[in-house]
Amino acid sequence: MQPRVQVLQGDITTLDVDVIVNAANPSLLGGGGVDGAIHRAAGPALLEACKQVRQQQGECPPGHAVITTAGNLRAKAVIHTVGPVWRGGDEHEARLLEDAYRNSLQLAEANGYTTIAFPAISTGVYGYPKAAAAEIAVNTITDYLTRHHHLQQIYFVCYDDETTHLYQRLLTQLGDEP
Ligand code: AR6
Repeated sequence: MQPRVQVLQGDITTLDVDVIVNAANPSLLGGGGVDGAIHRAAGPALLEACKQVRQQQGECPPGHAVITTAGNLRAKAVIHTVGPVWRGGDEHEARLLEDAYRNSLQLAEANGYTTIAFPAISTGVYGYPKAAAAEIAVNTITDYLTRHHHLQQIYFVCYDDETTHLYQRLLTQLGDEP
């Protein structure tokens, strides 16, 4: 397991990283959960930036990602990605969640950023089972890092104990592999 991936517990908005990933909705105009927290911490400049992207590109479908400035956050940019709503698992949710992580990584790298923090996308309001989502997050990111070497540090920022333990266990298992 690369030391490039770390688990933290707490509020993603406080991190000093290049990019914070937001678990947004297709409107890009804010919401509850981590989206609400990011918009509150970033201030109105973030909403303005999101409105501009929306005017240019329309809604952001599940699995896609867009990048904006970060307002008052310490981060330099926010990547807004839309995870899938959990509908039982037969509606391409796993593929869409993978896409959300991978497209966010690609967008960060394409913009020259090297440190990025992810929340546990889709595991709140969108109802994705936490253990299954954590596996997809860890597998997608570690797979990406074996093929791309520009990103230097990736943080999984977990809000609750259960999610933190799930990620810690998965990363420890990977570290134990020969
Ligand atoms: N820092 C880190 N993680 C957080 C924070 C925070 N400040 N706040 C919540 N979480 P959710 P979703 C965790 O619901 O499931 C919004 O209304 C939370 O505990 O924010 O992708 C959007 O506008 C959970 O583990 O995102 C969409 O409509 C994780 O972040 C919808 O919710 C994701 O929970 C997206 O739903």
